[in-house]
Amino acid sequence: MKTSDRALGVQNQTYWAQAGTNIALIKYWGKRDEVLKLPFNSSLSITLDRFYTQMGVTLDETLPYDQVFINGTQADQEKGQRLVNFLNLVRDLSGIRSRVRVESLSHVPIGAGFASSASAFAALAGAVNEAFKLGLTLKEVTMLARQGSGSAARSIYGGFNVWHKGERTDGTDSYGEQILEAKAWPLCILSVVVSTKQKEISSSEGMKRTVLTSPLYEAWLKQVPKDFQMALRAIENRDFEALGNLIEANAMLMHATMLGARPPILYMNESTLSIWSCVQNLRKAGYMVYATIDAGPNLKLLTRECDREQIEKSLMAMECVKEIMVCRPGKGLILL
Ligand code: 2P0
Repeated sequence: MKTSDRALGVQNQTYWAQAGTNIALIKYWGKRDEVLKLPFNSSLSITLDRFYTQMGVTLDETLPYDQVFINGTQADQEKGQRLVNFLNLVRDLSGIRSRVRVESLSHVPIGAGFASSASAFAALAGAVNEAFKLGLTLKEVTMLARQGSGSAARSIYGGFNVWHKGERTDGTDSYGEQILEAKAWPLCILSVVVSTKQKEISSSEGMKRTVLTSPLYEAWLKQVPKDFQMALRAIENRDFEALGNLIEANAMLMHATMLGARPPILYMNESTLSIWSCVQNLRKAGYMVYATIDAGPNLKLLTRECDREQIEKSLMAMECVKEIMVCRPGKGLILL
């Protein structure tokens, strides 16, 4: 191969990969490095079976510029730019300078409160590893995915995952790791949709403002490592009640931290609180169900198959509930 050929890589062959999105049980909120996407705290999540993104990557030097298509339509400037920045990083890593076509097929519902960026960048990291012949190990792929979107580090593996915050400034110890396979604990995750409106403050923006202005952020950083360790133990012991109580407390503490920001950030609405209270009542009635909320008003409920039907029935009776989607622990990165 001539040097110039090597600089262009394998042209016109499309490499496809897929990854499931994830839901955080112990949340990531706040970056210590905005460029490398290094978090202040470690987090823990479940990769979901039902919602995933497929990414196709083709090196094509004949293109006038990088092209990004999302579900067949050329991406808008902002989304496109985020992907192009990621491709620039990959070009620097590989030495391959070719222009690229990226096709994204999203199977993540828009506006239902799932971070589609987690599955998108996990799948993209897997696809570029093949297309650019990077030769990265899966652990290294988690670190590459992280640089696209932090929570993508938790979508490379299936089942239960942690994202270690790491200590180093170069990010080489901030990676995703599987702690339990999907089939090892078949829980149910109910996505309860109360609103599909796009949020006004992005997660990245919300995190930045919280870190810079919330006097409660220090308290978050003190508590979250304890929650993380206790959640790890609860998963190891398959202690559903302990894990459930932890996810509720951790989600509410994250939201309290945001409420303390100046100006305050409020992602919840009155429907969120009605459902939160319904969940507490269902527990009093003997059903094992716990709630968590991300950067939006929709909720994710953690429950077990034996209680699922009754919980769905009770929630569907509430006027504010638009839809309930049932997920289970699923697969991470798959090369197609
Ligand atoms: C999480 N979230 O742990 C937290 C909880 C939202 C609330 O990760 O800026 O899209 O790309 O690293 O990963 C959503 O933020 O943010 C998120 P970036 P990301 O799941």
